[in-house]
Amino acid sequence: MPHLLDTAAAGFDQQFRSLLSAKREDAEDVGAAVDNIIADVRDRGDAALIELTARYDGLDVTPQTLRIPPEEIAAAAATVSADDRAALTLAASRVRAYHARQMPRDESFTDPEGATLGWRWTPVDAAGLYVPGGQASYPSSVLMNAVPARVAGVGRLVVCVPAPGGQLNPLVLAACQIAGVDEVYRIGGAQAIAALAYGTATVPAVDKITGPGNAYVAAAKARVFGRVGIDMIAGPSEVVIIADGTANPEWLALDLLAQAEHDADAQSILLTPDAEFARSVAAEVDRLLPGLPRAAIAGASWRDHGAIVVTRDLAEAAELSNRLAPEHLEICTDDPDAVAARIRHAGAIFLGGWTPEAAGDYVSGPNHVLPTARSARFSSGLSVMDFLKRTTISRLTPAALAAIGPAAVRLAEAEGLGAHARSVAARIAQHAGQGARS
Ligand code: HSO
Ligand code: ZN
Repeated sequence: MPHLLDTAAAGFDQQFRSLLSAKREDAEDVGAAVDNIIADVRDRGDAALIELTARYDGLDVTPQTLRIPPEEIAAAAATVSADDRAALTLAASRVRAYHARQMPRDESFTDPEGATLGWRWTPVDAAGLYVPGGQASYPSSVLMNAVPARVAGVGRLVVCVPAPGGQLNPLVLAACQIAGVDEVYRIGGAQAIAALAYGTATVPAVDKITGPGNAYVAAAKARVFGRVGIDMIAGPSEVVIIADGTANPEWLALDLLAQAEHDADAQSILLTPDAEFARSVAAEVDRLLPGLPRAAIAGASWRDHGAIVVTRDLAEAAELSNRLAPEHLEICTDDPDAVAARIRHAGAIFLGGWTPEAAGDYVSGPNHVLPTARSARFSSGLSVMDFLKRTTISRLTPAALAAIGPAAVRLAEAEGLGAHARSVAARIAQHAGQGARS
């Protein structure tokens, strides 16, 4: 993949299509293994969890130590520096304030026929949040999942996190504490998802599972969907940046690399009408990359999936961005609102040079769990809505049923459903009889 593309060059469309379709997901075939793990946990509960945790995490647990006791969480959280804790607390309070504004309102209205109609929102009783171990164990993601659940009013909030060799990230436990998580279990992988979905003697089942994970976790979430709700199956992270010559090439190079350092399968793309600017950003990426702590990962991502595209104008850049439907879109132009007005598909938009995506990853307030792999065409990032359900409510008066019921009788008869027809007709007849008597 050449880093510099030009929409005016021959063969561009072919090159762009390969950017769109590059299969960045792990092709690992984990289906059969995951089926076995889920069946095992469903059938044998804690005993299976204990065996699988020994096998995959090298950790000996008992039914008594599967759950991390509150004292252990408090002790680990106490080892976190005051500055780290303050940063987590600021992030949590900003994410909480943003998500509080998302809370939808209940509705009720009476229509001209006399039907009182509406809906109301209620939270799920229990939600389970999966937190990966290892390199992708982000305390910020704990907040991004747990805080909206708490804001939505979820009754019981559970975290599962693998503890390979007994190791747990104190910042993850501090984030659990700050977000108000009720229970934390040292279980990972597909077995954690199975436990959350089916429940065991020690891990009571939940209603909704959210959170990122490896290929096993993703496959397990897909398989338990239906028994419980899930958020989404997240793929590798992506950023598209639309910029003109007014932007700072060093800053944008860092923004491209910030996405690339997540994962060798991550994708960073710059779209700009300014060829000179495109060359400066490419040079800045090459200059800055070697100095990064995760240069190997970022380098692989940039080499295999990164691109800088010179477009005819900003309108064409916006159009290409819509085709990519990126998870994150930064717009660093003289008039970012004008470009944003052209955007139809993006998980999150960051406007102007002072709004790096990395600020949004932690502290701006909107959620950083966002639709990847072009799913922003039809879906949205995590929100309080993921932890709420809507119940519809109706109440008819005798007059309302008399007015609209005959159509129901008619449709029921057309569908051959006699009891349906009579259930409505009996009431209409009674009402008509009372009307006649009075
Ligand atoms: N950019 C990631 C979220 C994240 N970044 C967590 C840093 N920590 C996906 O939106
Ligand atoms: Zn990030």
